[in-house]
Parts: sequence; C-alpha cells; structure tokens
Amino acid sequence: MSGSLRALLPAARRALGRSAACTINAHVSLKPSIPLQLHFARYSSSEATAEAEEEAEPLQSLESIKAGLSSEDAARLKYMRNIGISAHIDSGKTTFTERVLYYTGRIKAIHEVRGKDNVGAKMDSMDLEREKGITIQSAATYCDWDKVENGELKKYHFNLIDTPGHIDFTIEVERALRVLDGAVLVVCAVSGVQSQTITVDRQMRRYNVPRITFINKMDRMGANPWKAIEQVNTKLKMPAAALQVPIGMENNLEGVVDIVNMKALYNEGARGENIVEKPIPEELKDIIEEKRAVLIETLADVDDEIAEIYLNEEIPTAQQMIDAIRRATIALKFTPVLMGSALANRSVQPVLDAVCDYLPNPSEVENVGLDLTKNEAPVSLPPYSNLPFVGLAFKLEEGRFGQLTYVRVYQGVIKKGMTIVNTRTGKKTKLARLARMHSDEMEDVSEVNAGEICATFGVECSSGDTFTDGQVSVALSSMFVPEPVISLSIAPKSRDNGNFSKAMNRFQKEDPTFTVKFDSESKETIISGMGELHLEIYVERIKREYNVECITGQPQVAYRESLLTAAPLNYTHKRQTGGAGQFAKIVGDLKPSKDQNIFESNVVGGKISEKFLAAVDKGFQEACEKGPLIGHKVLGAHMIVNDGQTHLVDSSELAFRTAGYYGFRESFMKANPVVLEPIMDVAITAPIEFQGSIIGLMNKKNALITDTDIGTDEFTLHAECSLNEMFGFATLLRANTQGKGEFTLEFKHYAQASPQLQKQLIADFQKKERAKQ
Ligand SMILES: Nc1nc2c(ncn2[C@@H]2O[C@H](COP(=O)(O)OP(=O)(O)OP(=O)(O)O)[C@@H](O)[C@H]2O)c(=O)[nH]1
Ligand SMILES: [Mg+2]
Repeated sequence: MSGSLRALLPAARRALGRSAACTINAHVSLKPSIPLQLHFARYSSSEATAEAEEEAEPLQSLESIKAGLSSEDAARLKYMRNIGISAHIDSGKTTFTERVLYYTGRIKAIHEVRGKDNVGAKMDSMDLEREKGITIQSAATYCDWDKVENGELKKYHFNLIDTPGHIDFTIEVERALRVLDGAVLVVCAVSGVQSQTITVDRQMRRYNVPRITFINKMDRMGANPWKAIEQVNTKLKMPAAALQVPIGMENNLEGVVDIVNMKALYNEGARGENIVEKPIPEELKDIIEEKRAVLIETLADVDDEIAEIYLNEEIPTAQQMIDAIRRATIALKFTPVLMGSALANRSVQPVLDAVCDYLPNPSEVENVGLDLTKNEAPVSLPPYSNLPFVGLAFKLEEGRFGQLTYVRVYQGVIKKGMTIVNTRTGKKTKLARLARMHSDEMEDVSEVNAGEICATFGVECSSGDTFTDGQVSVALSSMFVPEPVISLSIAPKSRDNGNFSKAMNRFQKEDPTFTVKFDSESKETIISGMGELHLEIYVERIKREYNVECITGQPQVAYRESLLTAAPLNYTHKRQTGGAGQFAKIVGDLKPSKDQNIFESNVVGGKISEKFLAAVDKGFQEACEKGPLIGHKVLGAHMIVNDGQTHLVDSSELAFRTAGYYGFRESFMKANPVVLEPIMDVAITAPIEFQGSIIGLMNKKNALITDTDIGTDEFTLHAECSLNEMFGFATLLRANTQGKGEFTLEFKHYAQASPQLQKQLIADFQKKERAKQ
C-alpha cells in the first residue's frame, strides 16, 4: 500500500464508523419526495390524508421493481438514459450538447452558439436564441452512443434535454428535471460554481436527480478544475472528486487521464472525434497518485464497500470503484467530476461513457403516482410495458403542426391511434400522431415505451397534466412553479386583429410562470413574469411571431400584503332589500402564518354547514387576491372560523362568501397590515478593478452585501437587494464596468418594505381609488 493511501486509513475508518449508523443499501429516490405546492393543494383536509394512508398499499421497492421486469423491458431499459444538461448561464451547456449530437452521429456538422457561420447551435433553434446567444427554451433530443464494454460495442440510447441557464427561464429547468432520471451539471473551469449552479443544484435535489459534473472551458486562461471541485464540495455541499486529470491546460489541452481505469485519452481529428489511448505521461504520475487517493478517500466516506476495502488495507479495483461511484451517485451522496472543453472538442466523449456508467436507467429510479380511486394513496409506477399507460405532459409548445405536448411515459406503452384520458379533466383524445423530438424537428413513431420521452399532437391539456389509457386513475404530482415577481402593462400599438390575444393565450398556456391579467379598473392588460428579460423576450416574440408591436409600461414590482399581529374576526353580512334577504355571520380569528394563506374551520355541531363554510373559504381566497392596503395579493393570512350564525331562509352560499370576503378585509386592517416587497439574491461578476465602484453602487441601493469571491482577474459580489432598487441595473452596471460586468437576480423572499415606500404606495392606491368614485 502506498504511503499516501495509508495516510487515508483513518478517514476510511471514520467513514465506516459513521456509516454503520445508516443503511447500507442504496437509498431509494422517491420522485419527487417532497409534496410540492400543487400537490399540497389536493390534500385539503386531514381526513383525506388519513384515509389515503389507511388504503395505501406499500410502495414497491426498487429491488422488487427490478425483479419484476420482463426480460424485454430489462434489455430495453438497461441501455437507456434520460438526462438533462443544466447549470449557470453561459457555462457551455448548448455547446456541449452540440458535441454530443455530433459525436453520436445525430448531426453532421458542428455549429457554434453565435458562430461566424450564422447557423447557430442545433438546440438553440429559435431565432432570438441564436441572435442573443442564450438558451430560452429547453430543447429535447435523442441519440445513440456506442460504448465499448469488455471489448464489445454496446448501444446506449439517450433522451437529452438542454436547459437554459438564465433564472428568468427557470421553469424550463424545473420541468425538465421533473421528468429526467439524471443530469450533467456543467461548471466553468474559470468561474467555478456560480449563483445559477447553486439554484440548479437545489432544483436537482427537489426532484432527487443524480448528477455528473463536467468542468468545461478547460481551454480558458486561468482554468482551475481543482478549485471548481472544491466549490462543488463546499458551496453545493455535495461530496465530489475528479475521475480524471487533464493532459495539458488552457491552449495545450490535449485530453485527460482516466484515473479510475488508468488510461490516457487524447482527442485527435479535426473535431476531436477520435479518442486515442496512449501511455500515461510521466510528468503526470504524481498528480494522478494524489487525485486517485482523494477519489478513494471521498468514496470511502460515502460508500461502505470501499471503506471496508480500505480497512483491510487493500486498494479497490477499477471495477469496485466504478460500482461504488455508481451506487453513491444514484443515492445522491456523491458526484463524479469529469473535465474538458466543449468548444475545443476535448474530452466530451468520456462524459457520455460516464453517463452510461454512473447515471441510472429508468428502472433504477422510483416513480410514484397518486391513486385517485384510493384517496390519492401513493402508488408505484414501475416502467413495465405490460401495465396500463401512465404519462406526464410536462411541456407544451405551439409548433408548426398545432400544439405539441411533451410526454414522459412512466408506465405502459403510448401508441399512435390509442385513446388517452386526461386525469384532471376526464377528456379523451385519440392520438393522431406521436413523435420523438430532435430540437425543432421530429421523427414520427408508432409507439413509445415506459421510461421514454415523446411528443404528441392535438392533445388538449395544461402543463403538468397526467394521461392514462383509462384503465387506471392515477395522477402524478406536478412540478414546482415559482411565483412571478415583476409585471408590465402591455397593449398593441395599433388595433388588435386577434393576434395579440392569440399570442397571450399561447404563451400563458406554455409557460406557467408567465401570467396575463386584464385589470378591469385601469383597462390595461398586465403581464407578469420572473424578471425583466423574461418579459422582454415575450414582448419581442409577440412582435416577431405574431407581427404585433406593443407598447409597454414601466416594470412594476409584485408587492404582497401581510399582517403582523392577530385580530378577532366577527362579521355579519345582512341585507334586506326586497325579495329574498341575505344573512351570514362568522366569528373567529385572523392570524399571521408563514408564506401561505390558510383557511381553517373549527365550527362544531353543524352550526354552519360544510357548504357555507366552503363559501366562506372562497370569499377569503378571493379577498386574498386583492388586498385592502394597495390592491396586491395577500400573503401569510390564516383565517379561522369557529362560530357563526345561519338564518333558515336568508342564508346562502353567496351570503357566506360575501361575509368571508368582507370579514377578512375588516379583520386584516386591524391586524397591523404591512406591504412586503421581493428581496432578490444578486450576484455581480466583473473584473477586479471595478470592485470598489460596484460596492459603492450596491451600498447606494441599501443592499446587504453577503459575500465576495475574489478570483484571479474577476470578483463576484453576492448581495441581497430589493427588486425595486434593481430596475434598470443592466444599464447602470454596463456604464460602471465598461460593459464588462454581468449580474444575475433571483427571488429570495418577501420582506417588509421601508416605511416611506409603504406610505407612498398606500397613498397612491387611495388616490386611485378615490378617482374611481
Ligand atoms: N473557451 C471556451 N468557451 C466555451 C466553451 N464552451 C462554450 N463556450 C462559449 O461560452 C459561450 C456560452 O456557450 P453556450 O453553449 O451558449 O452556454 P449555455 O450554457 O448553453 O448558455 P445558456 O443556455 O444561455 O445558459 C459561447 O460563446 C461559447 O462559445 C469552452 O469549452 N471553452
Ligand atoms: Mg444554452
């Protein structure tokens, strides 16, 4: 045993001691394990949950799902991978995907993002994406990768989704990760783990998605993969270790040494298409020994088998290491790190081998649905072809041939010509066409099996709907949809010939983070979204795709109204004007709650019927849509009704709904109401010489500076700042950094606005209200 390995023994012992307390089997990933917002909404009463628990059959373990696979399904799934490419803006996801498509023979030539040939990368198919050099929509494709295993060629099938990095398009990442089994996290070798990488990491955790990390841009000056790995360990708190060391750096990057199998892999050919194995360069022997030891130590920390091998003072074999990396990666305890340069065509192919080696096939991920015939009891959805079809519509897109719906098949087979049922609406549709997607092109197919992704046409649904063949009634929990934080008023410049409304309807349907509302008071159409860029892109798309030029107002912050203290609720709604009267009385409390509006009824002895209580809830929810202070949404109100009165003749649902509405408003005003504003996480990166001026700029905005990372030439400043202060920041930053600064903005939480701002907003609102009278 080498000296450095022996030095690792104590760590291995520590690891074994620690893991003795935890289970040895790879942990099962329940997808998604946390019931998400929409999912919560369905569990509105505690009885339903209790009943569901009673009726629930135990979920199948992964082992039993695997044991039950038919030999055809096992053979089909073993070589299938559904993966996403996600990370920070500009880290090279689309450039990487372009190489994947080229090396797998899916495209015949490589085109660059903003390349000189003006063609643009395959996956950025929208004109706007090509012009701006950013990904706006995620794009799905598939390809086959021939991998050599024990001297034999094995054909792996990949379904792949390239996602955008900009936080404004975060829903695209969210829905891709909801349906994928694994991901490649692309990190820039110079910038390391950046703010959006941290966001994407959070999203991956939300859906239990295992990931491989690829450190890209190793050809850039100042590339430092070791620092980036350190940041994956510390910033993402995910144990990570390199499986490779680079051969040459920056301009001289030639390939990598695979330190698991101990092979030097060089890229040769005009596009780096040939991987040539050569002897390991002598000068790399020390670093290889060091990094291999780090890899084994990290694995010993997360995998019992490697820890035990260590304790026996043995060195694990390459196969033992591969098995451990696979186990730990799928169990979300580890991320293997590879490195190279997509643009310079270096070392992309080993990432594809790693996808096969370390990311799960669809039968290794547990998927769970809710059985609607058993009070939404969780039910396993094994990827067996002979079971009834269950699939999730995760993305909608208006295509040349009508509405395109992307579906992930979880169970059974979807076939052209079959009738599918939308679980939410009960609507049946005969499937006229079924296709596999290749960015904006498609290939017609007649059937698609469990575990795969496909596209259908002419299916009426919303994003997140579940489809079945009608034999079962199962719903898949939907994805997390963040709330829009910014709004704009918008109107067509000339009279609308119908195209403006068409565009609004379409974009709203496709993108759940984009909402359109008509304000009947100001007679304005208000669009809301995730950020300035998000709305700007839609305004531009309306112009290009629908030929409608629009006038937009100033961006407005989506404020919230909340309460600081509790207040009693005692409201009687009574009206006696000819005809039938109206009567409803409700008594209870209004309390602050955290981040949610909750209605609770504790009325005993049937003093108010369930039907009327539901009407009070409706009135309360309605009132929360437009708060009494400034007409913005209410957040964090908990209304409890525990008493009241009903009139035999005059009480009605309408009367109780009205009481709920006005009762809430009355109590709210007594509960120390406040205006909340969105606070954003800001990350600004710029050359070091601008650090002083950026700090000055952020201080002026009353930002709270939380962290500063100083790199060789650049620094990144992290701060929390109100969204209000950040409007127009792009121009300001450009002016202060000679155009060399970049920034990202992500919603963090709501906080009380300053007293002056609150006063101003309330005064403005009251003035507007008075003008209406
Ligand atoms: N030097 C260098 N530049 C790269 C590399 N990979 C990508 N780039 C460049 O980085 C820029 C961004 O690349 P993209 O592939 O569009 O990045 P992305 O991650 O898809 O960006 P978004 O989808 O907008 O988040 C482009 O100018 C690429 O040419 C690389 O390996 N080395
Ligand atoms: Mg991209």
